[in-house]
Amino acid sequence: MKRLTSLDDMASGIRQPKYQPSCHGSGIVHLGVGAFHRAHQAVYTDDALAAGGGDWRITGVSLRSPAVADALNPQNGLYTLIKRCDGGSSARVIGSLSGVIAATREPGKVIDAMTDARTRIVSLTVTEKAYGIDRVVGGVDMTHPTITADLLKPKTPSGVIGLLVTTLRRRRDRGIPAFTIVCCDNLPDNGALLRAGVLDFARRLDPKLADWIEADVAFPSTMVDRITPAPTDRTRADAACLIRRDDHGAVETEAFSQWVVEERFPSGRPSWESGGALFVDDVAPYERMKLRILNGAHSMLAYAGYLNGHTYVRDVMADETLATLVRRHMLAAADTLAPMSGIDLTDYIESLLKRFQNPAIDHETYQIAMDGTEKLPQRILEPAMHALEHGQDIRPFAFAVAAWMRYGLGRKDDGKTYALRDPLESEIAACRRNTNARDLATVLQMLPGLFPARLSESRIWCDAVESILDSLLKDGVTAALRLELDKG
Ligand code: CS2
Repeated sequence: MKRLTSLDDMASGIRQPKYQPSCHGSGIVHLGVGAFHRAHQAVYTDDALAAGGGDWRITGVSLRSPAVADALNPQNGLYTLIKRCDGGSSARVIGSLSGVIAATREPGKVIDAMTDARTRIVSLTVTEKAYGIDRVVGGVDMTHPTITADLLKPKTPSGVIGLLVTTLRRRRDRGIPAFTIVCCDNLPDNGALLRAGVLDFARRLDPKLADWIEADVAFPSTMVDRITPAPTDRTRADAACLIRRDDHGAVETEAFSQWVVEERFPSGRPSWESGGALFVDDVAPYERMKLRILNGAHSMLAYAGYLNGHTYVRDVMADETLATLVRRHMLAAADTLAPMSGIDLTDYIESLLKRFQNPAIDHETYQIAMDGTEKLPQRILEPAMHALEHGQDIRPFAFAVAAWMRYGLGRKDDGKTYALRDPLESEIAACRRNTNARDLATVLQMLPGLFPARLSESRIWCDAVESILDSLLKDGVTAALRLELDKG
């Protein structure tokens, strides 16, 4: 089959860019051009180019593996977005990516693209762990290997903060105005958090540069949402079937999509609102809602569901016991939020439950379970603290934490083992010599920078976590879930 390389003679009925991609220059460099970016921001940009035009195509940067560059460059950046709904799959070809630079192969090209005066926005989806930010202190994490390496050799950075600071320095030195930095990772106050990391890194190298960044660089916060499983061979086979072209860069996603963005773009932006993005003055309430309800329930169901033998989120939702615990978790998380005008949290939860049930999406619990130590604080521990301080129900959060602790043992009840895939994997493994629930829970809560003292020093909290963990260990996961339901 012919490879997707142009929009000429595409299969009829396939939605394609309503603009000529090659007529639009690139104005955005995006770090971390994985499946999520291609199913989310690149789609909003595709809509914006169609509606508002402008030189706003995206130069993607793949930071670790050159695979995305090798898939997309021979296709001139074109790829298929498959939307999976209950009623079937539909395809759309996206034209907003102009190409992808593989940072490991061509690091100089990444720096040149970010320094280019035509680049007015640098956006990021690099996962929580890639930043190297100490979230407690609010500056760089001096134990993060790329932070320390990039501080020593700032001219050849490999981490994201090093790249941002080095290219901003070059722009300042050449009299090129700064770009706007848009963090699109699932982190609370993601713009402010990244700003603190960038400023701290810059100050360690050149205090005047830090002052310039402080004054000139905007870091709007954003809340991003679209369930996007990792693409598989089936994704590519379905894309070929739908568009009658071989597409190595196809991605699949759900119908729902949400992007809430803080309106702070001094050097301009695409008209992302054409694709449905919502521009607001304060993103924080939206971020908290999404992180605590959607992502919190996701993490809980990933640990409990994976341990209970469920491969996909939809299988978890078909398990009545777990589905009830998921709803319980969402309701408890909603109770920790201040009311938001225009948002009915009951409706939000109902629509989320439907999204999780989507039978057409193969979203792996194992994918969500990854990097737990990076996800737990904002998803589970913050609402847990709120609940504890306000005399609300802490049990659902204690349950999620106990499920994560049980998952940390790296083996299921049937003896099958699995890799944790967590930056603190070896530290967690070292805790496994503690075999009773109390000791295990205590040492895991002492992992560096993870549990706030207000939780780990609270007897009420620790008793709840320990008793659930004890049941998971002694009764086995399936029985413990049923017992939890009786309690909750
Ligand atoms: C998930 C998210 O993998 C995970 O941790 O919770 O990727 C989730 O699917 C997205 O945030 C949905 O917008």
